[in-house]
Amino acid sequence: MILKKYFFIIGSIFVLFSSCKDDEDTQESVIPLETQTPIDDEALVAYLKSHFYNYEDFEDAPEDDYDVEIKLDSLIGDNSSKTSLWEQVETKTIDLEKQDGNVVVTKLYILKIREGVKDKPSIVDSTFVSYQGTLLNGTVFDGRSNPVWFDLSNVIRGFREAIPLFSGGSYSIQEDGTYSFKDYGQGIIFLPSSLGYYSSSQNLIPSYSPLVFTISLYTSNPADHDSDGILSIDEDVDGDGNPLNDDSDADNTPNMYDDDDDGDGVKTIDEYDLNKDGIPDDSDSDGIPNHLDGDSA
Ligand SMILES: [Ca+2]
Ligand SMILES: [Ca+2]
Ligand SMILES: [Ca+2]
Ligand SMILES: [Ca+2]
Repeated sequence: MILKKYFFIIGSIFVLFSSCKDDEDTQESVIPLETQTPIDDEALVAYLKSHFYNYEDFEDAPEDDYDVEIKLDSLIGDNSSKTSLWEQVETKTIDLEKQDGNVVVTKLYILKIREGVKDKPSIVDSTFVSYQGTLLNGTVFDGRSNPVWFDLSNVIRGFREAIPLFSGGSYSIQEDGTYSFKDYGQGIIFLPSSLGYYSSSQNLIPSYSPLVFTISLYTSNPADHDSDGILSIDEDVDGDGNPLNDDSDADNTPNMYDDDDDGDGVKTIDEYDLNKDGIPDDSDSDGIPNHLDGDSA
């Protein structure tokens, strides 16, 4: 059996980390989301229809062979009869809310090569991934062939939304301290610029660049960023699937990072479930659990 062996390594600085939003001063020069979104989608669809990946290498490889690298190429010449990416991808739509409250629907495309066998991470979990990022013209702008840990709550939106569609694999610890992984998720994700860096350019990434990532998801860990006993994904009070936009006490620290969600001076962990029955306590029975209820007794 062929297994890949890795030490667990904590990531340092990568291009993947999300950059700050443009401030008000530069807003004038930024292309509106509703203008750029169809332009990006057209470019992505054209790319998907004119490219393929080395699916035959994966079909030919033994099931337990994880040494095949994902490669992308154009559908020209000898390769013109291959199956295009367009025929293999699935689509995920994301509603992007603008500052004026209007919503622009944007699409990312995902191609699952191997699903993986373990749990899927949430969009705010810690994930152990390897990846390579390219522009639509094939320029490689970043990559790690050995997996590193990423906190998905900290990375570009498209990565955060796409990685949880894959499952991690199983692993065993070897005598020399390395980890052997198998049966992990592998695939390709295709992002519009609005789910990447949009108007801000990075090193090798020009403004408004759609991005392509080949990824492997080895494993993941559920995250509790504020150590209050509630998993970060479960601090999604409004239930829209995104715990980064829930801030009960409006202090600009989302509940998942805030150890006192309702700002009443009592830490969440000290009022969440004191009788340990698995149900959040609600002393004044107003339907708002104590840890989110600033005026609970
Ligand atoms: Ca928490
Ligand atoms: Ca939410
Ligand atoms: Ca808060
Ligand atoms: Ca509190």
